[in-house]
Amino acid sequence: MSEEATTTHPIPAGFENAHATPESYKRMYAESISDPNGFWGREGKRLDWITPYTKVKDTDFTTGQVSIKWYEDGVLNVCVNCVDRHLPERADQVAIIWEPDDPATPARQITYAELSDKVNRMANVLLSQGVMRGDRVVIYLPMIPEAAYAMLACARIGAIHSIVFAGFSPDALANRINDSGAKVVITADTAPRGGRRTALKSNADKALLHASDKVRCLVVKHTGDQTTWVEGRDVDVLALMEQVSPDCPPRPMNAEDPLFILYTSGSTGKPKGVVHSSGGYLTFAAMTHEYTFDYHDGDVFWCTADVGWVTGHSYIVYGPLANGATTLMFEGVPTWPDAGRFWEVCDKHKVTQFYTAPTAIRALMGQGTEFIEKHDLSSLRLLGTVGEPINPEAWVWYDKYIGKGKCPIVDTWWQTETGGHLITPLPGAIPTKPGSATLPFFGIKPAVLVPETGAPIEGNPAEGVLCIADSWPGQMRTVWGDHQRFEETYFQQYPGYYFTGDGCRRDEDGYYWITGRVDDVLNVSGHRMGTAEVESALVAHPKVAESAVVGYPHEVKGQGIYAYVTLMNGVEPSEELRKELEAWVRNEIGPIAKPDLIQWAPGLPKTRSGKIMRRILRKIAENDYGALGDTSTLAEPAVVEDLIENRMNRG
Ligand code: 6R9
Repeated sequence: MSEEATTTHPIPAGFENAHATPESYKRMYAESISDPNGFWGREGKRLDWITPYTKVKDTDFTTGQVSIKWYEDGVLNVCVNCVDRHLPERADQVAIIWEPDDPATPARQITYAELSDKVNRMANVLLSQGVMRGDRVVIYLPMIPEAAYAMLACARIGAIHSIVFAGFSPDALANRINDSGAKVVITADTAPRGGRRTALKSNADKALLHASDKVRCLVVKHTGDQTTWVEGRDVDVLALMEQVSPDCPPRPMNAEDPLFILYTSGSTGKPKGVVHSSGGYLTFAAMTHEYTFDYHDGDVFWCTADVGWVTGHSYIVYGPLANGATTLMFEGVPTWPDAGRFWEVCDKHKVTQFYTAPTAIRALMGQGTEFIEKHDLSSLRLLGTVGEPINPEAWVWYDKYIGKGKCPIVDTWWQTETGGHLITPLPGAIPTKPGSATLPFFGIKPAVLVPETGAPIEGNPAEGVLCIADSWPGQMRTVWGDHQRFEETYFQQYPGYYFTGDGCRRDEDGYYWITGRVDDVLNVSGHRMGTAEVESALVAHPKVAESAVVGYPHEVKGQGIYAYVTLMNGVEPSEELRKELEAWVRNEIGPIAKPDLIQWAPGLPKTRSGKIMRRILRKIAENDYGALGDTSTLAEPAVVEDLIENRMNRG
């Protein structure tokens, strides 16, 4: 490894007046831990409250009675905090810069005044469709401003939104509509991405065949492409927005009322609906956005995530808009029309903070530097990463070619469940080490536990599973419709702690290094997926008898999907069948779940009690079969030899 990759990078020049300095970080962190009520009581005041809270923290991690409440008697409206309260000073400031997929299409600059107009109209459209406080609204939209309008419109009337990533299949959409019991789905005709178009409305039509016929479909005519139209069910949103009033009174909401549900993958079963609150979530999203990115007035903040993921929720929409920021929303992809697209957009809009995923950095690293050199990146002040561990080589490349050695890199570790950053450098306060998420954010008490016993490891260095010892305002409150699953997933295995599902190491300096999931969750290009989800898609195919899915190291994606497939008796493996299974999984879940490698497995290694030995399958997929460990409990050892013999990853 190069020297840069293993040395500590000091705080760059220009961050002397950052929101957090080395001294203030230490002082504030200590206070946040010793007096959470005082600390978060003050921080909650960054929001405007209709009725101020008198209670701050009321949380309990005890198994059997897990309960998380922040600011519980406060009343506010999230939309007012993201829009209305900025109008006196920022009506003409740009709130959202929208950069379309095709660079030939003009960008749009949406001011806070315009945002207010659109959001109020969208809220009135929802009311006109019978959407009431507490109702669920599924949003299945491309990266267009209407996605943000829809989120904020829901917040304005107290409806709970649930965004489904536009890359998900009709089946995945149907499951989420039904699990959340949505009254309305908001979609668009088609979604341009990388010069191609996804037929979103047609996907929604297919999904709605499996949902109650009472569900309305609100369609944003974005491209003008032809779609089918179901009279009485489908509504032309943009046309209706013109007709309704631009004034919709905000609904006063309790701090603990759910703001949104976002489905995410776990190690078992169906994706679960992560429920986030209004007051605590927004406080945490706003504070982390300000501190981690050192956001100041006049900055142009760009998070390249999709609003279908939590990163888009917290750092394209809620965090930035609560702070009265200018946030950039990008419809396209990093490699179209060419691999300079990100840098062209940074140059064009004079982006100051740029936040992306390691997988995108690795993909662009492979394209050479001429795509960067064409563009002026001097506006950039800070770079960020999220979604998966960043390998030091990618970190060093990002630092050198994009940050020109002058921008701090914030490697932010967090999860859908956490609402915002939990472990991250603060640019003016914490020197960085490539590959480390560094130190905890205010109020976060990380604990490294011995995986088998759950005993906390004191002192440094330490290695084990990562847990969090106490609550923070942005923490998820429950699993939609299944509080017991919430407790079982996050609080049962290590009593008294929130279990993250990640493994980690803490070095001599107390810096945290996330080593990846310790459960059966894959992280493919920063997208979370349960091995169980891919397996159940595969076994739903009539020719598949059994399947086991594991991850393996992939140069660009971080992890690739490796599927072992046992076919039904009498079915012969073939290249055709391989393609068919790939297409099948795409269809069942979405393109991001397509297996990278499929190995035909006459049998799977099982214990005598019939449990699949995933540890062995992982080793074979990693091409590391020399170290299979203890195989003495295998029912049929010969199965393993066949799998090694015919392994797919010989790299
Ligand atoms: C925000 C987000 C969460 C999982 C998490 C971990 C991985 C996220 C990371 C990281 C190492 C980072 N992860 N950020 N690993 N370093 N900076 O990605 O949420 O989609 O729920 O994924 O992603 O494994 O547990 P989500």
